[in-house]
Amino acid sequence: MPNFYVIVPVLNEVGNLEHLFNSFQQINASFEDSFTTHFILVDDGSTDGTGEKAQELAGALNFKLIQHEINQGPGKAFGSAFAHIADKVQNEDWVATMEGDNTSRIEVLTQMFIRKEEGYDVILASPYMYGGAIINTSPLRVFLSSMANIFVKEFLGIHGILTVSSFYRLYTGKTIKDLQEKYSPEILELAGFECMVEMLLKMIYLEKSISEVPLVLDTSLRVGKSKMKIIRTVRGYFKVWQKKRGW
Ligand SMILES: Nc1nc2c(ncn2[C@@H]2O[C@H](COP(=O)(O)OP(=O)(O)O)[C@@H](O)[C@H]2O)c(=O)[nH]1
Ligand SMILES: [Mg+2]
Repeated sequence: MPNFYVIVPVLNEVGNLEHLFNSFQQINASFEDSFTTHFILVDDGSTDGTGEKAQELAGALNFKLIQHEINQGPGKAFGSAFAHIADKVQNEDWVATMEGDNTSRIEVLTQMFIRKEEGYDVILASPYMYGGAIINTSPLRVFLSSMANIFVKEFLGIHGILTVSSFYRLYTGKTIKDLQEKYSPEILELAGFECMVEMLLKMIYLEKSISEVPLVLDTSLRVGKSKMKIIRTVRGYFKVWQKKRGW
């Protein structure tokens, strides 16, 4: 049976873990006829006991906790998880990346897997697609987020893709292997939230077929605030721009 690797970076998400592990149980059950599912949580220097609590909640799941002593950012966290599966992942496996704050609604995975049947290499969950939305968020934040999405696409020359920085994605094992072969076992160079745009560009350069499914991003599903630092992320996008010729 092929494997399905679910990768989740977390920083101080202790309040969201119970819900998250319930979702893991549901994913595990709904795909048990098609995949052996593995959950990989990367705790990136949390100070609220996220790692310990996660280990407690894991129960009988196939679960791997990767812990960074000090905070290095989501790019480095994804990098550690990709490096961890580098000697395991096969072409026919599937890999998902998700958020740990329960905003990556697992119902959407079903639709993502329908796109898989249609032959796509990568499927993005897309709040900016028709049918998607960002709800229960202040109008100012929605506006800033939409502007950032438009600006990043224009600035980096990404056309025909609606959402470029969302964490919630599904990839074929072959896509991950090809990225690792061309770049490195970590795939990513950049440390922050800009890493998802880095990865998207690298997939475009490898001519992967990419599709999107609408995601209603409901921020009331999470406990606590966003950890994304706006200035640091804008700086990160400049780094993407500087480095993209080399990729
Ligand atoms: N590993 C790691 N995960 C992080 C870091 N910052 C945020 N995250 C996680 O990345 C996901 C997205 O972060 P979030 O704060 O929800 O950002 P937002 O969705 O853009 O508001 C969540 O699962 C966070 O716990 C970090 O520095 N390291
Ligand atoms: Mg979030």
